[in-house]
Amino acid sequence: MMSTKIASDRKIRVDEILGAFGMKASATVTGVAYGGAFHDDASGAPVETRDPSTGEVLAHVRTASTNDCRRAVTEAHEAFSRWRLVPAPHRGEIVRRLGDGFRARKEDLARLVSLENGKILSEARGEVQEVIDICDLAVGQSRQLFGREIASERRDHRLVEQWHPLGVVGIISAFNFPLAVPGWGWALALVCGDTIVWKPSSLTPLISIAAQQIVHEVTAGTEAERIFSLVIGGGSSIGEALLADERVPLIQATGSCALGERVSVALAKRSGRAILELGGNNAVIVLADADLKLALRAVVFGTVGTAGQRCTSTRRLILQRPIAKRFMEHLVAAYKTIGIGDPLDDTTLMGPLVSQSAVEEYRDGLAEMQRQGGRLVYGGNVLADRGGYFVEPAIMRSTVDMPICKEEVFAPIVHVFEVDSLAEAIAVNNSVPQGLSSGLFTTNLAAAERWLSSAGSDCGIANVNAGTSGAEIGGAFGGEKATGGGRQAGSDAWKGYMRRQTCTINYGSELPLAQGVTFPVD
Ligand code: UN1
Repeated sequence: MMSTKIASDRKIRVDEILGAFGMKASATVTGVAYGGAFHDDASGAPVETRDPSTGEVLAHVRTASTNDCRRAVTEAHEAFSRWRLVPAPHRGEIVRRLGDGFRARKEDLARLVSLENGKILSEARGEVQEVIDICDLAVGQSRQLFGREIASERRDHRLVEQWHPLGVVGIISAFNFPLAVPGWGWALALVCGDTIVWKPSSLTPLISIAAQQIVHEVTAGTEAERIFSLVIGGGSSIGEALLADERVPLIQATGSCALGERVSVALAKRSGRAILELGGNNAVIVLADADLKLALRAVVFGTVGTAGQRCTSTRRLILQRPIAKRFMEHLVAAYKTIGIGDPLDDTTLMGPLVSQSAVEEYRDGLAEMQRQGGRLVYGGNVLADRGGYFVEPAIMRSTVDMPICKEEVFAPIVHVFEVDSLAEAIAVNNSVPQGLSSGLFTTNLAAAERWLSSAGSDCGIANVNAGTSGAEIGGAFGGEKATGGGRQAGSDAWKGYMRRQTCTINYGSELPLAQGVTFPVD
């Protein structure tokens, strides 16, 4: 495996990257903004954010107390009473400018994402592009928020369905897509007439502060000035405050299945709504007739891309027996060429994990897999000598009855299984609690269609000759079963951010009742 050393001029780079957003290495920054301004008097316990490539502190962040969070919700709630009255295409115009704001700062933002999250620059650029794309989609959507007319059974009656803004949307987002996934929510929620209170991951606070700065630049002095708030919090108290707040009718949450359970229970108590995108345990199936070159590239991107820290990362590889040995040889050969190192370096394909606890999850996960009978075929080392949170990608020969294969271990580890048939492969694909993404590689039309049929993949995303990660924003994104059932981004996901109203209008002089009921009153 090739490796690149962290460049010695890193400090200069760090200063440059942070400087683009008016921040300085090791300084204190504010992670709380509402009412159109940052609040330096925020009184939550401060958090540190670290450079995952070196383990050094990048900055100290002032966070929100539960009181600050309540204030942010109050502001967002007041802003909602005005924002909902702004015509939707005008709301779209603000989102267009927001998208342009991200477009203008794409490179600065991508470098910050790469620095603080650890994903490689190309993927970080892709992430910023994903935000720009969803803003573009939302602008068009702002002229397409339509209901339908339904034929009424009553004479001189009209039955219509319409969509209204919902209220304050709480967005709880994870470190791994610190901009794109919350961006799916903001862009749509804002054109739908909602206002935002965003609680990002405390592992990537600087990225969210930079995004909030762009929001302020774009909205200052406009009717949108107060629609977007930021509440970074250290522990779970801010998330819980949002979950408990009756003024927040919808929470969009991304994270583990355990987080999803907490969100669901809390919201069920107050009949709040949730859009959940939780754990994945995504499989790629390679049939014997597949184009193996294509499959190999997709599998390596799916397992090693973002250092295995996407919800959509490929965690299970299901090989049809006749090609299994050959495919494994190619896979191991490809892994040997993966450059692990500074994510800001153009030659790197795999950066560090996000934190020390992610390294521990990797190490503990590997140990447990081996204890349950897994055989390590490749990798498995923590690259402790480099500083930072670097590990090798790992390949594990596993058996489907190992209980750990049913869990999402958020690290660059892939289980490999062998199967005889497509039917067996589909059964393995569907045998886990999660149901986010899946991909089948085949050149056989019947196999591809079987895979996409109702007896095929049970996931929210089912691909043919494409890997599990890297979805476009045009489709609805999300998954079934323990993944939470939510849908974000494209298609008709916008409906999740609005309330539906069914209206009956009687333009006659009689009052016929539905279902032929008679109720004569003089
Ligand atoms: C996630 O990992 O939470 O499909 C989202 C993908 C990206 C989004 C991933 N467009 O891999």
